[in-house]
Amino acid sequence: MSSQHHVKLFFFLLILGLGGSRSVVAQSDLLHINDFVLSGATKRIGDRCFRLTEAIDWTSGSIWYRSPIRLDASFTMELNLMLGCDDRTGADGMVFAFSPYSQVTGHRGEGMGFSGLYPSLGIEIDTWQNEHLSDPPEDHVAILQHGYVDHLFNLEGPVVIKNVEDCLLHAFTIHWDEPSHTLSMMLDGRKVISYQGDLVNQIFDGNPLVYWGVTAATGQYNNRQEICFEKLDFTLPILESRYNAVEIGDFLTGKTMTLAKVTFPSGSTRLDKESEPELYKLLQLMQTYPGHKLIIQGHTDDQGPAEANRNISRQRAQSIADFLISHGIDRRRIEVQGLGEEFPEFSNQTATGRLKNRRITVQLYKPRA
Ligand SMILES: [Ca+2]
Ligand SMILES: [Ca+2]
Repeated sequence: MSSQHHVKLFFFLLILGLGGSRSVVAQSDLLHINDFVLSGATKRIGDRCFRLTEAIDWTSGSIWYRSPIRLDASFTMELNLMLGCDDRTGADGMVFAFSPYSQVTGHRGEGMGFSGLYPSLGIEIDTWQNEHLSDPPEDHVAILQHGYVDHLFNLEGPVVIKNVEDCLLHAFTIHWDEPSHTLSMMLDGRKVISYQGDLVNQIFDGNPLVYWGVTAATGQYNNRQEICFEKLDFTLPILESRYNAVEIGDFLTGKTMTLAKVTFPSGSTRLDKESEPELYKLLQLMQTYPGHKLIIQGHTDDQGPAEANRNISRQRAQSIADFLISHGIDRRRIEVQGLGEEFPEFSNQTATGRLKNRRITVQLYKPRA
C-alpha cells in the first residue's frame, strides 16, 4: 500500500471520528501540524501525518508537541500509528513518550528512539524481539520508565498483541485518569495495558508539566513508521501558555517586557508556583525564536541596602534563567542582570508601588551575525 493510501485511509477515519462530541471539534481547532517540533529523520506527510522512519536501517525520528501537558489533570489523546508493512523482518517500533524536555530522540535500534531519555515515561509498541531485553517474540506493548527498554525495569508489561506490521493505521488511545492515577492505553478500540501510579512524583520529581511526543527507530532491520493525529483532548491551561500576537510583536521589536505574575515570596529567590504559566510562555518564545537571545533583569523596591538588593535581584533573575536552561534552552542565549532598586517604575512610597517594583523584566534581541 502506498503512503497516499495511508493518508486517505486516515482522513476517512478522521471524518468518521469528527461526528462526535464538542470537544473533538474544539481540539481539532487547537491542533495544528506546525505545533509539533520535528527531530531526527521525521518528515511531514500530508496535513496531519508524519513519517518518523523510512524503511531503511539505522534511522530514528521523533515529534514533540510544542507545549507541555499537565499530568495533574486528566486527558485523552487519540492517534493513528502505522508500524510498517513487513512483519517478518520489520523493526523496531515506536514509543509514546513524556519528558520534561522537548525535541529529544533517544537511541536507535532496540531503543526505539526512547532509550536514554531521563526522566521519562513511555508506552511502547515493540515489533522486534530483542532477547536480551526480555522481549517476547510477538509484537508487544509495555509501559516504560526513564528510557529503559529492558522489560526487567518496566512499570507494566510486556503484553503481547496481534501483529501490527500490516501496513494499516492502528488507533492508539492514551488516557490519563488523574483522580485514580491510572494511565491506560487502547489499541484498535481495546484496552491492552494500564498502570496505576503517582506519575508526577514517582517519575517527574513533582513536576506536573511535561512534554509529550512519539519516537521511532530502526536498526539492523527496518520498517516505515508513521503517525497521524485524530483527536487531542487536553483539559488545560495550554491555551494560555503562549504570548499573543501583540506581545510577540513587542518582544521582536526589542521592547523591555515585565513578566506578569512572576512573583517571589518576600526576601526569597524561589519562584512562586503562580509564576509557572508565565515561565512556560517565555520558554515557548525562546523555543520559537532559536536565533534570539534574552536579557533577564531583576528589580527590587528601595527597602534595605542597595548592595543586598542588587544581589537578590540578580538571584531572582537567575532563577528564571535556570528554569529556561533546565527546559533545554542553551545557557549562552541568556544574560542575567541584577539591577536592584535603581530603576523603579512606580513610587516606592506605597506598598502597592513597592510590590510592583519587585519585578522581572526581559528583553529579547537578535545578535548580530
Ligand atoms: Ca524490541
Ligand atoms: Ca509483527
